[in-house]
Amino acid sequence: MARFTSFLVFLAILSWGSALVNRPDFASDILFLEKQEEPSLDKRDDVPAGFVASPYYPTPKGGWSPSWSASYAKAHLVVANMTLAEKVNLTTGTGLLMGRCIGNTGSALRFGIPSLCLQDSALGIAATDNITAFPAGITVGATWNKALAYARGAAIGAEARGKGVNIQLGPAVGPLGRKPRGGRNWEGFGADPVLQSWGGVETIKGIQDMGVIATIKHFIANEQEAYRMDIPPHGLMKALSSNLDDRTLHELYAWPFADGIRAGVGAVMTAYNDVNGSASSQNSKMMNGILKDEMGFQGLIMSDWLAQIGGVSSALAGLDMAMPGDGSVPLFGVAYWGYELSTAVLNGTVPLERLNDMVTRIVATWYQLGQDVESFPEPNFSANTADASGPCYPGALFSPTCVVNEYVNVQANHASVAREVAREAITVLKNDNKTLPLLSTSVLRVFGTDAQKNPDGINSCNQRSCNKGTLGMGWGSGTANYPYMDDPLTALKLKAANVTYYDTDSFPSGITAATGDIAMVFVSSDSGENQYTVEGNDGDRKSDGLQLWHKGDDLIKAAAAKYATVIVVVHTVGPVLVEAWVDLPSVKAVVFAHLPGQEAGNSLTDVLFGDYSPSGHLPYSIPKAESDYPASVSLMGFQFFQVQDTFSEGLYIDYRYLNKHSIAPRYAFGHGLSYTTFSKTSATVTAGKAMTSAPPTRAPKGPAPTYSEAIPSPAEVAWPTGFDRIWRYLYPYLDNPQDITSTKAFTYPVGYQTTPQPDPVAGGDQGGNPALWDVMFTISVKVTNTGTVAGKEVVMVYVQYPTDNPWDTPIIQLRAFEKTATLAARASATLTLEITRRDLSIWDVVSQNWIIPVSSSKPFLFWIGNSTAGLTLACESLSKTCSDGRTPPVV
Ligand SMILES: *[C@@H]1O[C@H](CO)[C@@H](O)[C@H](O)[C@H]1NC(C)=O
Ligand SMILES: *[C@@H]1O[C@H](CO)[C@@H](O)[C@H](O)[C@H]1NC(C)=O
Ligand SMILES: *[C@@H]1O[C@H](CO)[C@@H](O)[C@H](O)[C@H]1NC(C)=O
Ligand SMILES: *[C@@H]1O[C@H](CO)[C@@H](O)[C@H](O)[C@H]1NC(C)=O
Ligand SMILES: *[C@@H]1O[C@H](CO)[C@@H](O)[C@H](O)[C@H]1NC(C)=O
Ligand SMILES: *[C@@H]1O[C@H](CO)[C@@H](O)[C@H](O)[C@H]1NC(C)=O
Ligand SMILES: *[C@@H]1O[C@H](CO)[C@@H](O)[C@H](O)[C@H]1NC(C)=O
Ligand SMILES: *[C@@H]1O[C@H](CO)[C@@H](O)[C@H](O)[C@H]1NC(C)=O
Ligand SMILES: CC(=O)N[C@H]1CO[C@H](CO)[C@@H](O)[C@@H]1O
Repeated sequence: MARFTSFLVFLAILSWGSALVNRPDFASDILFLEKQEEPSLDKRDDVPAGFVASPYYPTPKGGWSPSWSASYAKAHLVVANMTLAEKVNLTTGTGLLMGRCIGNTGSALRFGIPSLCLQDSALGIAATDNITAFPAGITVGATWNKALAYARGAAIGAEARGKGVNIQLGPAVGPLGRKPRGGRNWEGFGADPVLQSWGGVETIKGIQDMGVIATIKHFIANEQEAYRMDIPPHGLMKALSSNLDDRTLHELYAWPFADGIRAGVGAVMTAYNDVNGSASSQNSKMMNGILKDEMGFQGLIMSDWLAQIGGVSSALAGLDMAMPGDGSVPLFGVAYWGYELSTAVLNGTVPLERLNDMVTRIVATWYQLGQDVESFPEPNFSANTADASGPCYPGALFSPTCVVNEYVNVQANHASVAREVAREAITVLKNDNKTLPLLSTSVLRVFGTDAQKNPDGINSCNQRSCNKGTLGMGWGSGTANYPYMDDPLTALKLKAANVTYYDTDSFPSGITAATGDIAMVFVSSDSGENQYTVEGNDGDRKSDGLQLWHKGDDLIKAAAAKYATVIVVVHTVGPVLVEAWVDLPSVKAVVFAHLPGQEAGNSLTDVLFGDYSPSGHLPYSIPKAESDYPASVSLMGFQFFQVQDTFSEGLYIDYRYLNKHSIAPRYAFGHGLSYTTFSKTSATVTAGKAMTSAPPTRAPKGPAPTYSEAIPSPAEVAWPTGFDRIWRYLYPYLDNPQDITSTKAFTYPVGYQTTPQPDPVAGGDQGGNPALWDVMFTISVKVTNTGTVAGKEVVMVYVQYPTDNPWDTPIIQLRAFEKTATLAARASATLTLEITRRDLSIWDVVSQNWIIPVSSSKPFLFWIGNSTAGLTLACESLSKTCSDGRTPPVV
C-alpha cells in the first residue's frame, strides 16, 4: 500500500457524499429528464440550444471486418461455451487496487484467459521500475518523424509485454490541443488532427506489433481538466459538457480516432466529459453510432477510471469494459457491472446479445494481438507498491500476501530510442548570428532550477506532481517513473570545460559577465491531470497561463541585461508567450526542448554543440498574446450544476484561427530552424483516383458471430461452493440468483431499439469507408541540403480548397508530411506525399458523408513548405503544375 496515493484516499472519502445519490441510467439528458423520480442532483442542465444528444441503438456487433475474422472465429467458439459468470468477469474490473495493475479484469481460466492487466501510460509503463521514461507525445509530434514515433511505440510495447501488460493505456489523441492551457495536451502529438493522427497511428502500430493491445483515448472532446468528472474535487457537479457540432467533430476531434481504428487499435477509452450533455461512457451516439458503426471499430471500448455513471445505460450505449470496475465510489465493493450486470442479464433488461458482443469483442481482441500464447507473461510488477511482496489485493481490508514485484528489467536499448526522439524534437526557434552551435571552449553560465534534476529526488513527487528540477514530463496518470534523469547540466559539463551553474530562478546579485561569456537560461511551463494542483495550476495551466513558471521571464530579462549572449532553453507542455524577452538584442537563441523524458541532457547537447543539426518543428503555433486565440478556447470556470463548454470556434483552432483572422503568430505552426538550409525543387503533382464528390458506395457489413439468446440459468452466477471471497473484490456472483425476476417493465431510453440501424454511408471497414483513403494526388518534391552541414528537413503539404468551395473551410490545413533521412551537405532526396480523398473532403452533415467540393474551374492548391509561414511553392490540382514564388496564402 506504499503507493496508495493521496488522490485515491481523497477520492474515496469525498466521493462518499456523491455515492448517496443515484446515478442517471440513460444515455442522454433529454431522455433522462423524463425520469421524474430521479433526485434533482442528477439532473443535467440542458445543452445549449442547437445541440442534441441523439440516441443511437442498438450496439453494432463486432466481427464483420475481414481483418478480424480469424480472431472472431476463435472468440466465437470460446464465448459460446462460457457461463454468464465468465462472461461478466471479462467485462468488469475487479476494483481499484484489486490486483497488480492499474486495471485488472476478472478471468475465464477454463479457456486460458487470465485476468487482463491494464496499465498506464501514453509515455511508458507507469508506476513501476526498470522501465524507460520516454519523451511525451508532444515531443514525438515535434520530431515530425513517423519512423521515430513507431520506434518509440514499439519500445513501449516491448516494455509493456515484458512486464506482463495486456492492454497499454495509450496513445492519447484527445485532447487535441484546442485549449492552449488544457492540462493534458502534452500527452498527444500536436494541435492539428493530421499531426495527431500520425503520432497515434505509429504508436499504435509499434505497441501492437509487440502483441500488446494499444488504447486510443480519450473519446472525445476532452479538452480541459477542470470539471472533467462528476465527482470531487469539484463538488457534486456534473462533468462538463463539450458541446460541438457534427462537422467539427468529424474534421477535427474524431479524425485521429478514425485513423487509429483504421490502424487496427484494439481498445478505445472514453472520456470523463459529456458530449452534448450525454456522458461519454454512456453516449450511444458516440459509441454505438460513431465508433462502432461509422468507424467500424472491432475492438473493445472501456470507460476511463470511474467515468462510468450507470450500468444498464452504459451497456446499451456500447461500453464493453468497466474500469476499474467500481461504481461511483471506489473501494466499497460496489459496481455498476459485475454482479449487477449478471442481474441485468438475468432480468432480461440488458439483452444477452449485448453481453455476448462485449465479451466477444474482448476475447477477439486478445486473440487478434496473439496473447493466447504461452510466452505472454503474467504481470510481474505491481502498480501499488515498490516492495517485493505485499498484499495481493491492497484494496481489500484483509488480503493474502503475494510476491508482487519481480523487478524485471525491460529497458533493453530503449534509452537510445528515447534519446533520439528527444534530440530530434529539439526545436530551434531563433538563432541569431549563428550563436548555435556552441563550441566546447564556450564559457557557459547556466541559470534556472530546470537545468538540473529535482534535488529532492527525481521521482519524489507522486506522478510528477511538482515542477522542480528538469521538466521531463507533465503530471498525472500519463507519466512513468524515471529510472534516471540525464539532466542538461550534467550533459553540458561533459561537453564544455567552463560551466558555472546558478541553481536559482531569480537572477543572483553580484554577477559580472566577462566578454564572450554565454548565459544559458533554463525555464519551464508545466501542466497535468486534474487530481493534483501544482502551484495554483489545477491540471490546466490555470494560474500561470501561457507564461513561463517561476518568473522565468524575469530571469531571462535579468540575464539579458548582463550578458551579450543569452540562450534560452524551454521545457514546456505547450505554447508559451515569449514576447517579454524574445526580441531583446542579447537573446540570441531560443530552443524548445519540449518534454524529453529521462533523456533531457545529452539529447540537448547533441544539438547545442552541433553533433546534430536541429530538425524539430513546432507542433502548435506560438502567438504573440493569449488574446490572439478565440475566446471560446479559454478555460471554463465554475457554473452551477454543469459547465457548458461550447466549441463555437468550430474548425478554427490554433493556426486555422490565426490564419482566418490574419493574425501573425510569433512563431508559426511548424516553425523550426536548422544549422543548414534546404531548397525544394522539381515539385510535381500527379492525379490518382478520379475526383468524384462522394466516395464510391461502401460494401455492406459482413456477418458477425451469433449465439443463443436464451437467458442463461441463474445457477451460472451462484457463488461457487467453498469460494474464498475477498471482501470488496468485484465478482460476477449473486447470493440468490434464482430470485431474480423482472418485476416491472424496464423503461428504456427514448430511441432504444433492438433492430440494427442501416449501415452508415460513411462506414465500410475499420476507420470508415475504405475509399476515404484512396490516393487522389501524389506530390513529390526534391529536397536539397544547400548549406554546409548535414541535417534533416520536414516537408509539409497544406491543402487550400477551391475558391468556389461553398463550405466555410480554414484557408489551409495540414494534410501530409514527411521527413528526409539525414542529408549531407549538397545531398538531396525526393520525398513523396499522398493526398487522400478524405484530405480533400468536408464532412457534410446533411448526407452524413465525406464530400469533395469538386470544381471544374478552380483548383485545389497544395502548398509545400516547412511551416504555415512563408509558403511560396504550390501545386495545382487541375493543371497538375507546380510553381514557386507565389504569394503566401496566410501570414
Ligand atoms: C451535438 O449537437 C450538434 C448540434 O445539433 C450535432 O451536430 C451533433 O451531431 C451532436 N453530437 C452528438 C454526439 O450528439
Ligand atoms: C465448446 O463446446 C463444444 C461442444 O459443446 C466443443 O465442441 C468445443 O470444443 C468447445 N470449445 C471450446 C473452445 O471449449
Ligand atoms: C472470475 O474472475 C475471478 C478472478 O478475478 C476468479 O477468481 C473467478 O474464478 C472467475 N470466475 C469464473 C467463473 O471464472
Ligand atoms: C434489471 O437489473 C438491473 C441491474 O440491477 C436494473 O438496473 C434494472 O432496473 C433491472 N430491470 C428490471 C426490469 O427490474
Ligand atoms: C531494477 O531491478 C533490480 C533487480 O533486477 C532491482 O535491484 C532494482 O532495485 C530495480 N530498480 C528499481 C528502480 O526499482
Ligand atoms: C550579428 O553580428 C553583427 C556583427 O558581429 C551585428 O552587427 C549584428 O547586429 C548581429 N545581428 C544580430 C541579429 O544580432
Ligand atoms: C572560465 O571562464 C572565465 C571567464 O569567463 C575565466 O575567468 C575562468 O578562468 C575560466 N575557468 C576555467 C577553469 O577555465
Ligand atoms: C524552410 O524552408 C525555407 C524555404 O524553403 C528554407 O529556406 C529553409 O531553409 C527551411 N528551413 C528549415 C529549417 O528546413
Ligand atoms: C508471475 C510471472 O509470470 N512472472 C514472470 C514475469 O516476467 C518474467 C520475465 O518474462 C518471468 O520470468 C516471470 O515468470
